[in-house]
Order: sequence, then structure tokens, then C-alpha cells
Amino acid sequence: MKSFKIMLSASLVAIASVGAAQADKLTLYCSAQEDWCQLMANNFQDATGIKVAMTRKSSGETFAQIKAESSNPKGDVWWGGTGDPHLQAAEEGLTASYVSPMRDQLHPWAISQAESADNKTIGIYSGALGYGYNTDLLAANNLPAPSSWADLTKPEYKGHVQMANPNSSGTAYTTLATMMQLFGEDGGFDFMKGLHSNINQYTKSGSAPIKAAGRGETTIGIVFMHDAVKQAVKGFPVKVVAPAEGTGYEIGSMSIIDGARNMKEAKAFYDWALSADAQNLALEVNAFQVPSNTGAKTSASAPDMSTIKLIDYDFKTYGSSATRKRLLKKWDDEVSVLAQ
Ligand code: S7P
Repeated sequence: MKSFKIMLSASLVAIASVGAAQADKLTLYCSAQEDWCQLMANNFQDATGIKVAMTRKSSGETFAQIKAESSNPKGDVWWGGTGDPHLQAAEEGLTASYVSPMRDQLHPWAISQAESADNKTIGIYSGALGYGYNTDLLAANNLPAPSSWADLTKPEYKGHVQMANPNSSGTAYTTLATMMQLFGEDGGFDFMKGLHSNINQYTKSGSAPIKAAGRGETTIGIVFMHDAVKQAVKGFPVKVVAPAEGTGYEIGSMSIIDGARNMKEAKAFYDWALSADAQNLALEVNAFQVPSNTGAKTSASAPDMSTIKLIDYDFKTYGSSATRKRLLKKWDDEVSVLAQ
């Protein structure tokens, strides 16, 4: 608590000293894992006295909610979730510009996310896409260990692969956008169609497929690698794969909602959430992303981004409103309708 206060910006300290008396409040929309969302909300509340009402929804769902509420905004801050829908929200004027005094503590990739969106969003963590598989189920089904994206379209994995729906899930949209960048648009859609033949279920939440793999309900789950590591660390028989062709990644982001009713508190949360101490809370819930504050710790269990073959993910194009809408519609029209 004491160390948090040292890191707080001047505006936050001012709020912290009067917050409790005025019963200040904040409505937080959160798109990271539920346990992390809860921890952030509770710690901010304890540090400032600002009462936090938090709702957790997947990235695409939160984007849709903010858009639906835009004539009468109910949320103040959107924290977490993949960067693409945050960029789309910025482009569509759903989020507000803010330059935090904490910005100089951040990695360049987090700042360039802000600069590409007129400061209407900012990077809070990053993580690479991949998949994980249940080693027991793989052996029980006599399946070879997959190591590439192409492997996941092979007939032997029919009914063994799970991923989220890219409309609701930022993870799954990152998967769709990654295939466009790895294989080109035609090749990418061919891949998504081949994958569709092997999918047993499209979930709403991006991390659900690897939780299901951990429980033995599916063999393979396409997720961010850090979400797969979390299941392995919990003791489930999950092996994490960095696909051989290379892979995409996310810049998990945070945005202040345009027209926020509690703008002062929104900025206070934003500054606090960029501090090293706030980002270190991730370690308490085994959130293995790379934090954006250069002084925050990355867990030794986190996937080592420097050893993963990462594509040069084009956030500008794949986070643009036109591209995201077009690709999701094409996936709905040409992939999700196919027989399995
Ligand atoms: O916190 C884990 C994480 O994978 O969840 C976010 C994700 O977007 C939320 O789930 P959806 O895929 O359902 O949107 C990621 O940003 C984050 O790394």
C-alpha cells in the first residue's frame, strides 16, 4: 500500500486523500481473466478509497457493449483485452484521449499503441498466440504431437480442437488476423476453413479452450500461450506450443471511455494501472503476460517472447474498424456456416 502511493501520480494522491470521504466511484469494464480483474479492482479500491464496480467480459463483447452504450456511457475505464478492439473503439470515437504522467515508465511497444490511436488507448501487457494440448488425451487417442498451425487442420485432429468465436473473443480475432498475415487473405481463410472441420466448439471466452483442455474436455485449445502456461502451472497435463510457422501477438490495452461519468477517477485508475506495483499484481494470479511498465516483473514461467517466431503484427490494419468488421463478417459468412 505504501509503495503504491509512492508510485501514484499527483492527481491520484489528491484523489486518494479525499476519495473515501466523497465516496468516489469507478465503473470498470475488464477483459482480462476474472481473477486478475477482481484483484485489480480490489487493490485500487483499497489504495484510494474509490469504490469500484467491475464487470468482466471478453474483448469483443466489451467493445460491443461500449458501442451500444455510446449515447449514454455507463463505463469509465476498459482495462485489459486484446488491443485490436481497443484500437477500433479509438477510431470510432468511443474512447477518450489521455496522456498519463506514467507514460515514460513504459516499453516503446506500449507507447506506440497509444501514439497510433491519438492517445485513446495504451498498452498494458503483451503476449504471443499459440496453443496447448492435453498430453494425456493426446496419448489416449494415439495422436502425434502437433507443432505447427498446419498440423491443426489434419484429419486426425477432427473433433479435437477448440477455439473461441472471433466475434466475442479478442484471442480468437487475433487468431483470425494472424492467419491473414501468415498465409495471405485467401490462404488464411482456407486455413480457417480447414481448422473449422476439426473444431469441436467455438467458445465465447478466449481462454476457455485451454481450461477445457486442462479438464480433459478437449485435446487442443488455441489460446494465448500465457493462458496455456497458467493451466500447466496449475498442474494440468498441458503442453504449450509456439507454432512452427510463427505466430501473432497481442498488445493488451486500456482505454478511458469517452463521456465517462467519473473522469477524475478514470484517470486515477489509468495512472495507477500503469505503475510497476499495480502491474506486479499479475504475478499473484499467475497472469504470465509481459507487463508494459519497464520496472514491473515478468514471471520466470512466462513464455520467452525473444525465442518465439513472432510476425510483425500489423495493428494499424487489423485494429481498424473497416478491416475488423470485414474479416468478422467474412468468417461468419464463409467459415462458421460450413458443415463439420
Ligand atoms: O488475461 C488473459 C487474456 O488472454 O485475456 C484477454 C482476452 O482478450 C480476454 O479474453 P477474450 O479472448 O475472450 O477476449 C487477453 O488480452 C489476455 O491476455
